[in-house]
Amino acid sequence: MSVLFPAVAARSDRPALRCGADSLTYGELARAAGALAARLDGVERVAVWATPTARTAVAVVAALLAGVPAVPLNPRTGERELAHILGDSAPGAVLAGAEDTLPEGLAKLPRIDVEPDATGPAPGAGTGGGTREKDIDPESPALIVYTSGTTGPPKGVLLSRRAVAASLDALAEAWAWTSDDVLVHALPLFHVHGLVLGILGPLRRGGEVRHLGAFSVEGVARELGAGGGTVLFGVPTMYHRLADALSHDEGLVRALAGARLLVSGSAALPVRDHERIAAATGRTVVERYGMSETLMNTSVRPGGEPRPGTVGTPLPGVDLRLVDEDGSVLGAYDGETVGEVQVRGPNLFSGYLNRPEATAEAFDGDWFRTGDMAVREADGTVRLVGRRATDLIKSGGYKIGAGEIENALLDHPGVREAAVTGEPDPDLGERIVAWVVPADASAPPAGTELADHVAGLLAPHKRPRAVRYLDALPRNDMGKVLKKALPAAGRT
Ligand code: MCA
Ligand code: AMP
Repeated sequence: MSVLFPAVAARSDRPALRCGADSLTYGELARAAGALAARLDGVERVAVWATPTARTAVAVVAALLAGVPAVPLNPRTGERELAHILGDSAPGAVLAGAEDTLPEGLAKLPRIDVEPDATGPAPGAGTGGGTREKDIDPESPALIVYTSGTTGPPKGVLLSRRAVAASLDALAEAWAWTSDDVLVHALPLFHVHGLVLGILGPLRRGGEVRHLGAFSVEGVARELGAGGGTVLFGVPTMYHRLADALSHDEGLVRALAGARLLVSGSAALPVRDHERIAAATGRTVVERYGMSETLMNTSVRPGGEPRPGTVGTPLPGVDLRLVDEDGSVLGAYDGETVGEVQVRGPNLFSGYLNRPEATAEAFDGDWFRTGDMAVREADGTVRLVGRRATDLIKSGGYKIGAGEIENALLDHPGVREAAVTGEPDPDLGERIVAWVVPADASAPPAGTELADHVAGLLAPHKRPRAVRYLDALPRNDMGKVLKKALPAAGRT
């Protein structure tokens, strides 16, 4: 396979990335990542403390140059989730910035400091251990990204070099994404959206990425348009906040109007936000649809007819079909017939780490079952209409399993029973609601206490945003919780 990052191999003087005060040209990135890659000799798998900084980009590029699979870690991960990820992925070392304070859970691992201004051998000329990047098996894992399911702890998604390259190249074709583009974003760097699309994407194209460190309307307004940014990536919550600001922020209007491409993904962007942005700026937001397991499947094509509420047509190389509950393939292109989306193509993952049964269940032959329900329009445009599992919540673009939060809540001494649901939220898309039967009805644990408890065990984005107390959970004759009956039953 050819190298993943031709511009890194060429060590050009063009800007590669900027994050806060740190900026690196391709030559500087090649030297820093090359030096780090040389230190990964003998490491089988490496964890990356994925702060929203240039160091994360250097660390991941180094791992890819060395052919060592990288496991990006959310730096805010709580103790239980971190212990699970480390136990499951068994990294041989952790890459982190020298100034990062790592939690107890990581203390046992050898630590390798990431130095963005280090210098090392030219990538491609052998990386310390003598591995030439072009000799690395394209099927070998590049990244292991953890993603939530309905129950149980998150699963490690094995993403090969082949899948990463195929998906990024398909997007480049669909979006005319080139080395002239300057991508602006503020996405977290431990998921596919921010890391694969948002960092590896521009680096594969030889273009520039500017990461804002944290999302802010001001940051977007500053970097896009007159600031030189040409493309914006974001989750719907970010576009919602931009849409809110457009009515009183002329600078933001100019910045969005001047961008070449505005892309939203990870969850559905409500039509109202599409319309508000289009009305204020004259620009339409392009939606694309993907998953950790599949990378990108479909996209609306820029320049074509705007299709708010849809995720466009399959990307080059991706086959997509709709399947009925009984397993029969649906041929309808009528905008009405609903089926589960199944996909196949070079963009697909290689399986879940250590989970052969879960991997087998996820596939029907070589078709991956996404769990997303959709209809197709006459022209092949896909419109997502829901998910098969109601126990998967998308909040702020993060996928969160109800089961893992319920388990965490049940570990609190003040909780006797717990159920978790997602409720519509104008900002987050869905917000996590915890339905709790307190151990002592006269002294229920405070909502903030339960939120802190979940944030500490799992991650802050998994914390309940509302807690409702009940005397008992509604259950059927079999004792199964009736989640649909919960809204009528609760009190705050
Ligand atoms: C709040 N915080 C807490 C607590 N409460 N920390 C500890 N304990 C607590 N109880 C902290 C947070 O850490 C954070 O700190 C701050 O308070 C606010 O956090 P939060 O409430 O989560 O912020 P938010 O306003 O809800 O964030 C909105 C957001 C975020 C910025 C849009 O949801 C986001 O970044 N979403 C991106 C999700 C994403 O990338 N998904 C991709 C996966 P501080 O302020 O210091 O940070 S999907 C995917 O990859 C597929 C392939 C696809 O299709 O894209
Ligand atoms: P994750 O597992 O976190 O990678 O999330 C993948 C899921 O996000 C998909 O299965 C979809 O349900 C959802 N998703 C991604 N992009 C979109 C989009 N543009 N519109 C609606 N849902 C989306």
